[in-house]
Amino acid sequence: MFKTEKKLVGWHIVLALSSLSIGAFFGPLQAWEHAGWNLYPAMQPYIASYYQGLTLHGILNALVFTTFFITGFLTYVVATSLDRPMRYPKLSWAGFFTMVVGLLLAAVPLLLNLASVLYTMYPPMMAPWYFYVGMTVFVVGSWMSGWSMMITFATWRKDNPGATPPFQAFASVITMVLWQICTLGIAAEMLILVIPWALGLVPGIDVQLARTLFWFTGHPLVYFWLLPAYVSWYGMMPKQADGKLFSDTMARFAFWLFLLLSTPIGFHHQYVDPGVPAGWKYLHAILTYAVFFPSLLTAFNVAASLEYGGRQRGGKGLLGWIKKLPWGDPSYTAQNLAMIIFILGGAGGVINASYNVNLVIHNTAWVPGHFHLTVGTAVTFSFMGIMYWLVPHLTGKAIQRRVALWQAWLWAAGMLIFSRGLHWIGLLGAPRRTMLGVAIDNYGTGEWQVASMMTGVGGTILLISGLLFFYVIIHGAFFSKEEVVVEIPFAEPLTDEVVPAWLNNWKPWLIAVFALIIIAYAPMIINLVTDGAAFSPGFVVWK
Ligand code: HAS
Repeated sequence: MFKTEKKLVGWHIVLALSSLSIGAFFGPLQAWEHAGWNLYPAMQPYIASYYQGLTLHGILNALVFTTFFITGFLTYVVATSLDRPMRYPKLSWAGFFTMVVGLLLAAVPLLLNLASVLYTMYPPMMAPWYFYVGMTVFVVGSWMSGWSMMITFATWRKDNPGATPPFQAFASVITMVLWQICTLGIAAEMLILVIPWALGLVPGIDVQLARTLFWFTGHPLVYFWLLPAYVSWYGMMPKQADGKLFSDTMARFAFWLFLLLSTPIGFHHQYVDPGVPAGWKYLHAILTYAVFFPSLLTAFNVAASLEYGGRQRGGKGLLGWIKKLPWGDPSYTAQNLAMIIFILGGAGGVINASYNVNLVIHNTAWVPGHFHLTVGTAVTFSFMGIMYWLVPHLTGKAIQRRVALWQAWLWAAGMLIFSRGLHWIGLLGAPRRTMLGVAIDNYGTGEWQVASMMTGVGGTILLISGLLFFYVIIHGAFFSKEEVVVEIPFAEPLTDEVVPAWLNNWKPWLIAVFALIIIAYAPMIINLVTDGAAFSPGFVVWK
């Protein structure tokens, strides 16, 4: 059973890891540049500059790797947790191939240094039209994969009237619905503003409107990355630790809150933008604080589930259960370290979200410090941990667990040093997305040098860890001789709790989601459209 779904997830992983291998390659180059060792000139003419490398790094890692992994992983989770094949597997395949076509179209200008617009693609920087078309087609492909999951889920519900769907399928589908809703912003940006402008059909673009539509998608994007990790933290890790999910009800409630609260908060990325009145920024700041709660619920619920597992394994006393967790299992260890580091990333999020404190860190190296703890660790590191059971599950071949354990601890150590350096140098005033080597040589005090050196050292450790990760996966998939049978670690709820009907009823939640989005965005978007200032021509600033 699930032969097609296995193939689907396998191909998604191949594309995800191919993207990650190229995207991640540029990470150490950037870290070394910050430490004063710039290797980019040696890469000419293949890679023109730091900015081309940074664009490839951001797009391939943050957008392409994550989206391929998420659509593949969640497709598999939906099918297996519902214990039925996808209703329309051809739709999932069509989604996959559409994503590949979009990626190829966008890759050409990226590799030719024609689209070094960084992953936020802010106008008035202008790339060729086919770059934007490629990125749009890529997103449409991910929608199709999402539709396939939603249809399968809806068919299950129809066949099982009144029954509560398994948490794993429910949470996966919420993630794809969130993605569907939030990408309406970037779809509007691309189709109405950017593509006509890049094609020369209109003379100029409204930069502020484009940024607003981008962040409509850009913030919930981070929860599209995070929630599949949460599917595993809630729905699989407790099983890996011999535990059970402490509260299924609370886990579902957290996912509904993410769906409700993650979109109407995009202005917290635009606190310093002109043209957005303070009142709107303040409203988004309050809602940003609200979106902490589902993560705090998660911290409590997941910790309680793991504590139960640790005690089942013989852990005693206040903290003795922690020692008994399965620290010898690289899949578990990577994800538990990712969670622990996410506590720091989340604390940084509180600082970023504060309207006034944000002014200290906005557009400084602090921000990449924050997002390497979140998307670079809570998310990517969790995905690595998931692959440590998923790849043997798919191939039937064992991975080298000891090497994988080394990889996990090195990732944690490297990321802590690397992002400590970035946070620190950001507080000293170093800008983000900027070559720092020259600035540090000329203006840097001792503190600048220590902080930037930490970034370089951390980046080097991450490089070693990344190489070990690829070694473990490639060796496990193609060269391992040891056969294994790895089951999907689906965790069960701790008690026979009955999930309340209001957590199973989609309609009121979806109405609330759209109502809150309209309240938080519509007046401002109408204002930006009616006061339209679509006059900016395109600029190519990176050559
Ligand atoms: Fe963020 C900027 C605010 C979370 C990613 N963020 C970014 C950017 C990225 C990013 C990529 O308000 C840069 C965008 C750009 O290019 O300009 N962020 C937040 C807030 C949260 C947050 C409030 N961010 C994330 C996540 C990301 C991510 C998650 C990726 C996946 N972020 C901001 C703001 C900015 C920003 C501003 C703009 C800054 C600027 O000025 O440019 C919150 O969601 C965080 C809540 C999280 C927690 C932590 C809960 C902890 C858990 C772990 C529990 C541990 C356990 C372990 C159970 C409160 C769940 C137990 C241990 C055992 C041993 C058992």
